[in-house]
Amino acid sequence: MKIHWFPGHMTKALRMMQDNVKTCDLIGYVLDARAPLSSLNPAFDNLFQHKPVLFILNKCDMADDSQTQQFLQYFKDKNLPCVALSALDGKQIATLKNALYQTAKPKLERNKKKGLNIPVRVMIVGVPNCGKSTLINSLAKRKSVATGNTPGVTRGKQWVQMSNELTLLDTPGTCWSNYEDQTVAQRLCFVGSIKREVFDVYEVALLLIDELSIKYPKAIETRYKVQTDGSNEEILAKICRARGYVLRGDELDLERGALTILDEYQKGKLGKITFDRLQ
Ligand SMILES: Nc1nc2c(ncn2[C@@H]2O[C@H](COP(=O)(O)OP(=O)(O)OP(=O)(O)O)[C@@H](O)[C@H]2O)c(=O)[nH]1
Ligand SMILES: [Mg+2]
Repeated sequence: MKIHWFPGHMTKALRMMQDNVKTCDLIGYVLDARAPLSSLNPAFDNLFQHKPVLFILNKCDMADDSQTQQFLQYFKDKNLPCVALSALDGKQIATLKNALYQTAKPKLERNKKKGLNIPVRVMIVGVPNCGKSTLINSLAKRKSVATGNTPGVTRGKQWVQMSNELTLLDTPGTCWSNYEDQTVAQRLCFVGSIKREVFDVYEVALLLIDELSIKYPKAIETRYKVQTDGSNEEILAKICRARGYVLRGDELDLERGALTILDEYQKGKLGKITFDRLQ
């Protein structure tokens, strides 16, 4: 199974971002804290034209805290500003606000010296469904842009005034044209950044079970009350049996089991889990 999702609207979105980056002063680069390295988009490599970048590890409420700390240190060691938070947590939004003001400060001061009373423009970017629009609404303290638990909600650009000093640009989530490392694509499927219609849910669920039973076996055991010995197929079958997903003739409803584990992982029901590792 080769995972690929790069529809026309993403090519268009990248072109729009390229056109708008000139007029932006800084970039808010949102990563899914459960897969921060996998959500680094190679299509962005030459896009930001040396603008300051603030990395935002979002969805920390569903990520492994010890891994999040390691990723924060990783960015710090590289001298790259980075904050970790959950867009749904009002208190943590204050941390992001501070970090944005800190990153914007040099530009704000330059504007002030020139007598310019204009806000610093921040382009918010990231893979689909990582929480860009939710972060913007939380920062602006109002529901200015559409959000939703499916990748590809935002389709065009939208400016949102956050304060007199900062304006945010919401952009559509973008993937890239070729996943050289399919592990990256798989993890983007796990966290919900690739839409389900383009991959085989059963195959991806088996890969998810594989990674979970290596890194977080207790997560499966606790949630589904099954042992994680045996093959991935056998574990999925046990989950189906435990949940009573049985069709006529005693056949297991493996498709339903596959959808369930993917869905429940994406909703954080299996616990705080991060797939990417620094070594
Ligand atoms: N648990 C949790 N859910 C979050 C967080 N941030 C966003 N979400 C949820 O994630 C889903 C996607 O959020 P959006 O803000 O629409 O994501 P997006 O990056 O704008 O997505 P696209 O526009 O499709 O690229 C929504 O259901 C949000 O409620 C978070 O920090 N924690
Ligand atoms: Mg959006």
